[in-house]
Amino acid sequence: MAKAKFKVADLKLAPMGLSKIDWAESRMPVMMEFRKKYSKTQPLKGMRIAGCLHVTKETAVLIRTLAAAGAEISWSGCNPLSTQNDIAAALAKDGFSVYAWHGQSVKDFYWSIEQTLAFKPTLTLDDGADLIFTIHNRFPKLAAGVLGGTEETTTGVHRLRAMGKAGKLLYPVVAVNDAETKWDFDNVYGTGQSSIDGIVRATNILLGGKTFVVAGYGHCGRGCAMRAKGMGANVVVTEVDPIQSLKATLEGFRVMKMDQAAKIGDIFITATGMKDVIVKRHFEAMKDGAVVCNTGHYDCEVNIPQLTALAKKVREIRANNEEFTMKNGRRIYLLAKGRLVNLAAAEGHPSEVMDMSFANQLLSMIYLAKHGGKLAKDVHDIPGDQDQQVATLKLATMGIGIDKLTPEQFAYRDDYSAGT
Ligand code: ARJ
Repeated sequence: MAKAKFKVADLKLAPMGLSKIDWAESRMPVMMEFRKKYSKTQPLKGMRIAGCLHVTKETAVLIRTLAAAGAEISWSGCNPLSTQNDIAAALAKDGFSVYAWHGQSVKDFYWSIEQTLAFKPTLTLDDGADLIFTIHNRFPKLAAGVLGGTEETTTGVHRLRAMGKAGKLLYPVVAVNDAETKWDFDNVYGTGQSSIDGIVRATNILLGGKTFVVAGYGHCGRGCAMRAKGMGANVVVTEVDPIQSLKATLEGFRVMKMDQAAKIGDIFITATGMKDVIVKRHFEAMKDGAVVCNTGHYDCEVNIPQLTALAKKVREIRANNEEFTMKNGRRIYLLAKGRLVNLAAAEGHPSEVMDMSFANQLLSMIYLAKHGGKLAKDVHDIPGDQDQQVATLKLATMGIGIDKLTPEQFAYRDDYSAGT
């Protein structure tokens, strides 16, 4: 492989990063199975994959596996605060083109994405659609050479579906987020655990007995509510959707408007995918010492300009934790500058759950390499029985056996002549 170009914070961090990747590989058995299989068959040979996804130890396992399957890789992070510098250094040491470092400016962030386009990708792999938007908005000519792309997260898929509907997509996209073995696991159990992890690392406060307000009861919010409850918190949910609100209520959570929750909450987390969920009037109603954070992909759910305007003093009181002192002396603590707290203040979801998410990324890349040129320029669900394949392999690696329907049961299931 030609010497890869890269830009990382500090190559000397590589040894620590390499051992963390070893740790992740030991807990991602599905990915390691696929790496064994596809390093022989090389289904991605000749492919050039531009990736824009959080640079974590789990992403490094995905990158190594895509390369083992034959692909050439060029990578940037998908959030200015989520790159783990030791992992980026390890990837560079491994010879990969990686342009990512923690604390990037917005300018650096888009510069990094542009570097990954230099080798004219044939596939794109996104988390939050910044890469695909950059191609569509600034380098549309590159799209002609792209067979297809994938999208990791809910908000990215929402936007791409809107683009597809408007006929604006220049190549097909597979919605990896919407795979059951991603959405029902990563978004729920991954976000639930990693968001609590981020809050505890940034505050080390006791969650037991605290009023924990979760804005949004979708898959991510549901995971946060479930895990906060597990830590002994009194969970309050705010929502705009009547059905999600009912689900939260019947799960035993109090549901109310943010205007009410703002007065009683000790900890607030947004997981809505929407902007302006916590705004000026909520900050004005909050108790002294309230902790505010976000676990949605973009940093617009908490209105930070309005919080800043209300403060007479702002200081970083501990890593990923800023104290905003209001004019009347009340203090509000914002974590990870309002960016997704699980990746900016912690390490993101555990390896075991990313094992399935990234198996879907890998299989979708292989599918697009083979079929992308024939697919409509729209957003597509993962193909065929991919979910079953991932789930079955995951269970096998966990040593869990399950029952099988007999031929008679199969026949019974579809038999419409049999009555009660
Ligand atoms: C890489 C991660 C990790 C991790 O799949 C999750 C999702 O939907 C993204 C929203 O931006 C973040 C992504 N994610 C969570 N944990 N990506 N490594 N450890």
